[in-house]
Amino acid sequence: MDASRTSDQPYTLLPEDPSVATPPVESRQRRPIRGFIGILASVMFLLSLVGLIVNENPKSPSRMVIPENNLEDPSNVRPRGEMEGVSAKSYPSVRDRLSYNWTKSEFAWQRTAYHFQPEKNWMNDPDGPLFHMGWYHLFYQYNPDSAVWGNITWGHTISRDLIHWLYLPLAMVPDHWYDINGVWTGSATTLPNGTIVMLYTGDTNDAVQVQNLAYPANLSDPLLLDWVKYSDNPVITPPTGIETDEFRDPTTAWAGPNGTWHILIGSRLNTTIGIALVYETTDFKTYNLLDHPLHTVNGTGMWECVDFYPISTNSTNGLDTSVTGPGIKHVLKASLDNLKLDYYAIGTYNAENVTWTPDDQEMDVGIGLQVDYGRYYASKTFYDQNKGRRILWGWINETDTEYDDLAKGWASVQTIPRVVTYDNKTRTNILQWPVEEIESLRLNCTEFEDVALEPGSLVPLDIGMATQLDISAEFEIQSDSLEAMLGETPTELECSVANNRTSLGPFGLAVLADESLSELTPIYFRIVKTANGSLMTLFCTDESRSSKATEVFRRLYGTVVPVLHGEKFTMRILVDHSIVESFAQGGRRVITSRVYPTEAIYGNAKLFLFNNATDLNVTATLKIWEMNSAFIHPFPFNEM
Ligand code: DQQ
Repeated sequence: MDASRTSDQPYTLLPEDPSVATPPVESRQRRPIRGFIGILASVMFLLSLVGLIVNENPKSPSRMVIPENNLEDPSNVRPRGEMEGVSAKSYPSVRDRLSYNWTKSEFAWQRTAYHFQPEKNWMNDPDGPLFHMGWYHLFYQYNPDSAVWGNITWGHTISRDLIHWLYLPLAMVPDHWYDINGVWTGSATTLPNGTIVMLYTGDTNDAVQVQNLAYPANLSDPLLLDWVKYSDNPVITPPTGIETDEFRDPTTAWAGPNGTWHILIGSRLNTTIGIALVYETTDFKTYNLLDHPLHTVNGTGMWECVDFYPISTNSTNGLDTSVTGPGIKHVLKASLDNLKLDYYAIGTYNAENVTWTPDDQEMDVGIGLQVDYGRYYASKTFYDQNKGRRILWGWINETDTEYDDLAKGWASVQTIPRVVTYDNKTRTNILQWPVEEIESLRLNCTEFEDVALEPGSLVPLDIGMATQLDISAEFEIQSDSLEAMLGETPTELECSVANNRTSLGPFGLAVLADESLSELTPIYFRIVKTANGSLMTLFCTDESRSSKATEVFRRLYGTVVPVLHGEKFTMRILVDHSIVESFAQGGRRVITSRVYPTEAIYGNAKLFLFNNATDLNVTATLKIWEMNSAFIHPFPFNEM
């Protein structure tokens, strides 16, 4: 069968009939000589795979069959953590669904190779990221006892390069009345004299959310192993008018004009108004609540994990959190407890009045742009004084069942840290891009140049192992196709599934696909005509066919992405086993996805280019790197 099909042949990207699979394109493909390390890694991987297969029992023939529910609605599932006044920690609950009966090797495949995750058990929000004496420190919400949310402590890990990590002992555990129900989310502030101040939310013995102060016991310890909780904690208790279980997650502090520091704490007013309260302090021990919040947005509900930072409009350099002045905008981000989504807006901060105004009221926090349009929550940035950049971390939750999380013994991953800059082409959004250090994991590169994708074409890409990838893809379209589109009926500005063929889309890549396309996760662009006659581009990820395990949530994610005049359609995709992070147009929009294939794993995971449009010729050029695994292990104390 031809790699490319023409539009007069009936074709659907997601076939019922597996025989549509086609051989890899060999032409126009340049494959540089693979290095010795690459060959060695492949051989070792194959050997370990053989070992796994030999040791593994055959799959149980009696897997439980659950009726197909394609794109499911989690809204009827009661979230874990609700009693404690925090958000859904996982869904569905352990009792809601039957497991697919995953085998050990299938579970093993789901664990990531170059994203940060603890050795075992549950993790959620990133906490207090900072750089100190040559080490990046990441703390995280962690349950040391189980793979579900609860008994929350601060896990701690360090890295020289944000990619390879060493686990350290727990930094803080619930051991005082003011945090006995959990050492919840918080942020670090590095003061001009190098002192580090950590503010975090404690859930008290009465389930009241209070803010506590902690600091390193020994600032000259590069590992910052020991943390001291301030003797007069809590330093802030819920003010009048704020529910005692809706007051949490202090931000990094920024310096005001008169030697004062400010922090934000997220909350909710009158059940529906999301609010960022501002506190002022000079010593981090006593605080005054300002008489006005930094911002509120009606209808957005409880704001968790608020983040607030400056961003340069004329440079890609990151800014310390206290920097203000000309050429600087400020980003306000809130994690919406009701939706489990992170929203942000760009605006102007007035340091004298401590006020912030969004550039566009219609794109305010919670109603405009999301940080990530996929499975992503509780994000937090920090200023990396080592490289002069602002770095964003985000929590990627599971979308399988808690039953399976308990069976595999772990849950949740952090995103690859992303550098945040201002998009001075659109001037309406931030750009997010994986830190450059991730490129050190790139092994062999396969390049494909000018692959012609006629309408309805599907092109397998022969790249070998396809479960750890860094993919950079550019798509060019024929402009006369756009003119034809102008006569068409307008469509909704919403993503639809990848096998819905329209004139100008979808086209893109299908990752984690098996040879017969019985499982696949397509990431794609679709050009649509809007009600006012203009053309817009959607960027989407369709999980609906990502797994035959019917109990895992499979969603359709996506949004409009600006593609400016003269720009190609570009995407970068990081595939790391059950994680797919996709960046469109240099990071204007990002979609993080969690997928749990049953067939498209290990050597059966393949990569395809596709063009499922009916009237569009597309040319694709790609660079695809196989990715090495990161070194993520306990700190070698016994070797010192
Ligand atoms: N997670 C923490 C809270 C925060 C929530 C508790 C967000 O501090 O509001 O684990 O995921």
